[in-house]
Formats: sequence, C-alpha cells, structure tokens
Amino acid sequence: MNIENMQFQKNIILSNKDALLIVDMQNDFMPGGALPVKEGDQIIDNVNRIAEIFNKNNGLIVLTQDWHPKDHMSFASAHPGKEPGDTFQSEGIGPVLWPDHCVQGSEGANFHSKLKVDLAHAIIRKGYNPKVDSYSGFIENDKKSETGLAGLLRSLKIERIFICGLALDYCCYFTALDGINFGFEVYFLVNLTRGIDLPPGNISKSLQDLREKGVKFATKDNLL
Ligand code: VGL
Ligand code: ZN
Repeated sequence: MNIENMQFQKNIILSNKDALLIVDMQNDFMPGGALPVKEGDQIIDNVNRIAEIFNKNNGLIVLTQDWHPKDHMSFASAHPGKEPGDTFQSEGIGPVLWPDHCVQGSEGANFHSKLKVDLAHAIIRKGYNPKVDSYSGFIENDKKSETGLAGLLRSLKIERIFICGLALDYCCYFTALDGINFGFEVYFLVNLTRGIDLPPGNISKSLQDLREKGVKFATKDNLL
C-alpha cells in the first residue's frame, strides 16, 4: 500500500474532543542525527501548521519524546558483537537493534529547534526503562507498562486522535495501533510522517496493517 492509492477522510471538523499526537520530532531522528529518518525535517513546517489548526479549534496537543538511559537495551552497543540494524528479539526489545539515540538530556533527544513545542499541552516521555523499549506512546513493548497517555486522553474526554511525526513504521505505527486498542478513533496524517523502512517494505506493510485494523487516513487539508 502507498500514499498514491490511499482513501482520505474528508471534511473533518475539529473540536475539544480531538487530540493531535506529535511523535518523536527529535534531533536524533532528523537527517544528520543518530537514527536519521529520511526527509524527517521536511514535515516540520506542516506539523507546526497543523498544531496551529488544533490550537485554534480547542484541540489537545501532545508531544511524545523518546527518552532512553545511556545503556538502553535497544542499543546495539549494549550487545557485544551486534551492529545497529541487526535483528534481535527478546521480551520488550526488537525486532532490530538501534544505534544509540535519544539519550536522556542529550542534544539528540531535544525536539527540533523549529518545532513549536510551546503549543503542546503535555509531553509524554517513553523508553526510559533500560530493559524495555517503547515504540508506542501508549504502552511499552512489553505490552504491560502504560505511559499514562491513555489516562490523560480519557480524563480530558478525547475521542479522536490524529497522529503525525517520526517514524512512520515504528513509533507512529505502534501508537496508532494502540490508539485503536485503547478505544480511540484514530486518524493517521500520513503526509506528516516519514518512515525508516527497516526491514525494506516495512512502510507499506505498516500502512496496510493500519488500514486493516481500522485506522483512518487524513491529510492536513481535510481538517476544517
Ligand atoms: C523510534 C526506533 C527506536 C521511533 C524510536 O521514534 O520511531 N524508532 N526508537
Ligand atoms: Zn528509541
């Protein structure tokens, strides 16, 4: 599945029951960063624009921030003989190992300087358990430990969530799936994401799976 043959939801009227989730727009995921996502910086201006649209319509804006301790088990460097991109599977880690990235307090873990962070109502940090990764903004990869995002959204009576950011086939994908699992209506702003595509083909596989699980697709121009 690709962006060309995708059906978009039309004429979406936003309200205070809608939340924008801006996933992991951090320096390490930008070109030149430790775990660069191709064209990751090209979505920043439009992510800012959509945040302004949510702001105007009383929507909630939440940022997620990948936030690893320096010896995190998702890093290849924590496994002697392993390289970034190598396959690795254990409870809470995998299916591949990553370069060291988004280390707590580092410049790479900071949001891109052009991102309008001031518009955010909340920032959810994830991946701080040294032994468990968290691709999803809702729940860690052990599928047990919640980040608090679902509780925040529920207590604010949010019904629909709109997902953009990095990376399409990891943190955006798993956040969207968990959004469905936690009972929200989920819209994937596919033009406002970019993917890693590891293993190759992972982006189109992820989009296909999202559609099958009931995630809807929208663009910035479908929002009123
Ligand atoms: C991510 C891999 C490792 C992401 C975070 O933000 O998609 N991917 N950590
Ligand atoms: Zn990470």
